[in-house]
Amino acid sequence: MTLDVGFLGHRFMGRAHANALARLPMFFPDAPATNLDVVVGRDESALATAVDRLGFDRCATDWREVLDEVDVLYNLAPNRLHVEPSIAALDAGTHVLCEKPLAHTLSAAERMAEAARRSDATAGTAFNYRFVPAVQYAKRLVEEGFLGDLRHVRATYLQDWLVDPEEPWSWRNDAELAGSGALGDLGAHSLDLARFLTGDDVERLSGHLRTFTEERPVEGGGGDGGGSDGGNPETRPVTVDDAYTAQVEFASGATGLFEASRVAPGRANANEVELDGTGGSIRFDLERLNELEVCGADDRGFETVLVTGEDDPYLDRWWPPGHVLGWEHAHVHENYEFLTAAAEGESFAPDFRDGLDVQRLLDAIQRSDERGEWVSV
Ligand code: SOE
Repeated sequence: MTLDVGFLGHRFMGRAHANALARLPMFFPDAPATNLDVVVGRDESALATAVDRLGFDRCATDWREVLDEVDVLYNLAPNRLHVEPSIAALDAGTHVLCEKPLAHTLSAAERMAEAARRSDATAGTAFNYRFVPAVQYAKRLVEEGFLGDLRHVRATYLQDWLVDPEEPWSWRNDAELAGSGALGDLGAHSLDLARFLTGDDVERLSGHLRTFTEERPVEGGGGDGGGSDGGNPETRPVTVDDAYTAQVEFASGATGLFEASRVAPGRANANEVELDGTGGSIRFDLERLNELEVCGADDRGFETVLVTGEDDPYLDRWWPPGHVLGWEHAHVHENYEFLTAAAEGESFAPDFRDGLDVQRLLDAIQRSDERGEWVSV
C-alpha cells in the first residue's frame, strides 16, 4: 500500500520532512511506501518551487480541498494553523503528523487532542529530538535505573537568530499566530525531552518571559528598508518572548531549571539536557549529538560515550560504526516510526496527548509570568 502524503507548509520543516521521506526507501526499506501527492501553501511561486525541489505531484492553495485526497497530512504551518486543518483531517480519517508546539493556545491544543481521541487515524506531534540515537540511549539508561532517584533536570535551548534587532519580523514574532516565542518554539522541545526521558510530571512552576526587541522591520517594507521615500522602515510589534526561564518541581520531588532564547550569541542551535540522580548523571548536547556524557555517582567525572555503533538505536540502518549522524537523521527516524504506526493503524508516540501535556506547561509558564507567582500545572 502506498500512502498519499500532503504537506501544509513547505519551508524549513517542509524540506526536513521531504528529505526524510526521500531517505526512507533507501535506508528503511521496510517503511510504508509514500507518494508526495500535494503541497499546500499561499505563495504560488514558492509552491511551484516546492513542487519542483521537494518532488510533489502538485500544489494547492486551500487545505480543505485536499484532505479527502491524502492518507497523511503533515501539518508544518504556523502554530495557529495547526488547529483546524489537523482536526478536519483527523475527523476525515486522515493521519496527521503535526509540528510542535501542538497549537498556539491551550484550548486549541485540547480541541486537537480530543479530535485525535475520537479518530481512528494516527496522530503525532513532531518532537523530533526524541529520535536522536543518543537521546534514545539516554532513555534506555534511565529505564535501566542508572540515575537512581531523580534529583535535578536542567534543560536549555539557545539560538541566536534574533540577536540583530534588524532581523525582519515573521509569524514567529506574533502571539496570534505562534502563541509564544522562544518558549513554544524551543522550550516545547526541552519540556518534551524532560517528560520523555524522566517519565516524571511537572506539578508546579515559576515562569518568566522577556521580550528584548519590541518591534522589528517588515521585510520589503518602505523607507530605508528598500522603499522609495527614504523614511523609517515599516515595523511590526513583537508580541512574543525572545527568551524564557522556568523553575519547576516534579511529582517525584526532583527540581528542574529550563531556559530558551533566540538572542544568545554563539548559540545557533544549542539544545542541552542534563539529568542528575542519586546514581549518576547523564548529559546530552545537540551540538555533539553522536555523544552522551555519563557519570556514575562514584565516578570522578563524566565519560563521553560515543553513540555511533551498530547496536545503538537506528545506527545499523545507516553507515558502518563510527560514521556519525546529523540533525536530519532524527527526522528520518521520526517519519519511519510515524508512517509505520499509521500504516498499521497503531498509535504513535509522541501523540497529541504528549503535545497537549507540553502545551499545559507552556500555558502554565505564561500564566506564572503574568501573575508573578508560582502556579500549579
Ligand atoms: C526555529 O527556531 C527552529 O526551526 C524550531 O522551530 C525547531 O523546532 C528547532 O528544531 C530548530 O529551530
